[in-house]
Amino acid sequence: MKLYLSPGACSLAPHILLRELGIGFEPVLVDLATKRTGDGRDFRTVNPLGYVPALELEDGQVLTEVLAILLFLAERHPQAEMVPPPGSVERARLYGWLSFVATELHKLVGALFAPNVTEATRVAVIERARPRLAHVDRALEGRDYLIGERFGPADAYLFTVSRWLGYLKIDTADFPNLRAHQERVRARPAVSEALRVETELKKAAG
Ligand SMILES: N[C@@H](CCC(=O)N[C@@H](CS)C(=O)NCC(=O)O)C(=O)O
Repeated sequence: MKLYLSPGACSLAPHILLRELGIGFEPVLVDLATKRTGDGRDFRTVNPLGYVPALELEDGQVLTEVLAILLFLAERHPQAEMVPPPGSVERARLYGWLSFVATELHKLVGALFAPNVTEATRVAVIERARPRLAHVDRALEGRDYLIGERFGPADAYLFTVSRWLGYLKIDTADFPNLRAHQERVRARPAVSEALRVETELKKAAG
């Protein structure tokens, strides 16, 4: 299995999950600017849209979209109990959080990484993001993780996207539960390892 990733990008979420689940895989660095892989290929031959993450399975099939890859990995490893039973309210809540992080946070906040973002757009995006971040903060009140008391795919995704807030200089002082979630997830050995490997890959690429 190969995970095509870019350090710190949304591909960190499946990267974390692969390590949490103990699945062997090969990380493949993608330069998002040139669309070249670390081993010299045109990444668009893997994902024609040129974005990470992409998960290449042993038989050569390629999966894309963070949400789909996270669910695929978690469902394939039921022993980790990261996915509540089908048809349960908890399962619907998992889908809800994955969808919320994807559509209300990832795509909203992630847009601020574009090089041509004006100050007016930045202010408007942050204004829209704050009530959404407050919603997550309230949901995390008195709990360690988003679903039940167990770390799961939605936590990997939320961690990945909320990490961007610091880089984007978005003040999170009003969201103490979100900050605590960030620290809790960062302290997990699989997460530290994923971050270490991504830093190494970035350094090695120069
Ligand atoms: N809908 C996609 C979005 C993935 C995405 O936004 N990837 C970003 C990094 S976080 C990317 O590779 N951007 C480069 C590009 O779009 O050219 C998903 O959920 O996987």
